[in-house]
Order: sequence, then C-alpha cells, then structure tokens
Amino acid sequence: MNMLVDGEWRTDAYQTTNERGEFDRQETTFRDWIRDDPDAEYPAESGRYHVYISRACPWAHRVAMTRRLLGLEDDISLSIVEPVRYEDGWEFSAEFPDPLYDEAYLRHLYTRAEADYTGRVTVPVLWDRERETIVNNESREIMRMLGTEFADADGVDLWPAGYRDEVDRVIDEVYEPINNGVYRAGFADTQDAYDAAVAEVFDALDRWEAVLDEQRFLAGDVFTEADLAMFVTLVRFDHVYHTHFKCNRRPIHEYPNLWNYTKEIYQLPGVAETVNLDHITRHYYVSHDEVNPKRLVPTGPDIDFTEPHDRDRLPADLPAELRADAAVVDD
Ligand SMILES: N[C@@H](CCC(=O)N[C@@H](CS)C(=O)NCC(=O)O)C(=O)O
Repeated sequence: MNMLVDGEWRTDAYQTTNERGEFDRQETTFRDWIRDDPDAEYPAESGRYHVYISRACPWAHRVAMTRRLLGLEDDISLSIVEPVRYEDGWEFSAEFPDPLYDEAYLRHLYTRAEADYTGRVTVPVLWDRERETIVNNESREIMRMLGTEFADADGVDLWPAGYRDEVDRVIDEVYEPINNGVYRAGFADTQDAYDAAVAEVFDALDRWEAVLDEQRFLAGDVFTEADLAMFVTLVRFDHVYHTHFKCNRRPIHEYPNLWNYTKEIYQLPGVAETVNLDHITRHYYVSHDEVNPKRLVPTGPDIDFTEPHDRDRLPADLPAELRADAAVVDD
C-alpha cells in the first residue's frame, strides 16, 4: 500500500501483512489532545477545529457520528473526501473539496502538518486551523476528546460516569476480533491467517449476540461510545465485510439481536444521515483492487435498516436527544 516516507509519496513502501500473511495495522502518529482549558496547547474553542473524514471509513464514521450525537456540528466543521482511494491516496475533488486549503490530496495536509512525515495517510484527521496542524488522527481518541473536552455537560454523554471502565473494556474487547478482525480476514495473505481471523470474528459476534439478548446496549442499558464503535462495523458488515472481506459464515441480518440492535442505532436521531452505503460499497470494492481486481461493485444485499426493531423489549436509559421521538419532542 501507499504511504509517505520522509514527506515523499511512495507506492511501494507499506507492507500490509507480516511474514505469516497476517494483516498488520500500523499505529497512528498524531496523538495530541484538545483540552477544556484556555491555556492548553489545543484549547476547546468553537470554530477552531475541522475534521476530514471519509463516509466509507468505519474509523472516520465514529468521529462523524460522535460529532452529530453530541450536537457539535456548529463547533467543529467537517468535510468529506472522495469515496474511492486510488494510487494517490485519499483525494479531494470539485464535489468533495478541501475547504481549508483547496489541496488535491489528503496527504498534502499531512505534509503541511509535518513536512518530513513518515506513515500512512488515514482518515479521520482532526485539524487545528490556528496552529495549522493535525491534532490527532486516532478515532478512538478523537471520539473521547469530543465528549469529554468539548461537549456541553448537560447534553448526551457517551462515556457516562458509572460506566466508564465498562465502556473502555468493551471498546477493547470489540476492537481486535470485530472492528479490526474483519480487516484481518479481508487482507489476509494466507489461508491460515484468514481462517484464524474469520473464526475470531464469528466467535465474538456469537458472544455479543448472546449478551444483547439480555441487555439493550453493550455496556448495559445506556448507549455509549462502545455501541458507536460496534455499530460502525455492523452497519458495513452485510454490504462489504460479508462478501468483499469473505466474512460470510453468516450475515448480520440473520442474527436476531445484532440485527435489531443495528437497526435501533441506525434509527436514533441523527445517525442515518452519517451512514452512506453508496460511499461504503464503492470504496471497498473499487479501492482494494488487490482483493477485487475487476473492481465490480455488487448490487446487494436487499436489507432495510429502517424497518422496525424489537429492542424496546429491554430497558433503556436514553437521554431525550437520543429517543426515537426526539424530533417530535423538538417541534
Ligand atoms: N487507527 C486509525 C485507523 C484509521 C484508518 O485505518 N483509516 C483508513 C480508512 S478506513 C485509511 O485511511 N486508510 C488509508 C491507508 O491505510 O493508507 C483510527 O482508528 O483512526
């Protein structure tokens, strides 16, 4: 895969699998924090920060969804890159421009931030207009800092007191077998690596299917960052991971609890507008020509995230903003 090496774009430098044919995800590199403190290096100021995302990417989706659910749209601006990634990496276009510098490629933001940057050029990117640099490009950390440093204390809380350890534990538990597991299955170079990854994916899905029979959300009866982290993988699963990444033991819509859980989250106010199945589908099937050389995009599956769910059978402690009837309450 492609990456920057000492600020130069290289198409041969990034080895995605190790000697056993297993997908190795490189660590992200910009790890600063916005703080709710006017003297901080990156103070939480409305209008100062921008996020670059792809509607296709699950990690970027975490950030877009957090921003929307916390009501930070007027505080943090957002722009979208072209859905398909070719040899030059994530790109901008007339339809999906770079609103800050009118750059042609996302990698130019990385070299603006650090002229001799070495690493992958990934979304999401949290950009500081004032220092003209990347604050952070790790979704889990961006999700957390938007909630703890930026959001209004009276609003939606995705990392609520009393649940924090459990949320952190669940995010860890879901990450390797599920969020990253589908990638390890899809990008495996050997049968053994694929077999092991796909077994982990489905063992974990079976486990969560059982948990969700007894409780509404992953950490209990409240909707948290852990659900958001799980949802971005589940909502992509049947369209891309099932076929493109060969996680085809069973689609999500055949798991009663996981499917109803996915539909419930999709139907929370604001969530559906963060999901773009066209960008998701085109991105995966067209960008990864090593997995899908003819770049044909399948038309299915025919599933409907808006059909009724049955999750009301379990207790939930949802803030007013997240209740399905929130739009009506606001009127
Ligand atoms: N750890 C990062 C991962 C981000 C990531 O891997 N994003 C993918 C898109 S889904 C990307 O931009 N890949 C480009 C590349 O690897 O060159 C996060 O969670 O924010």
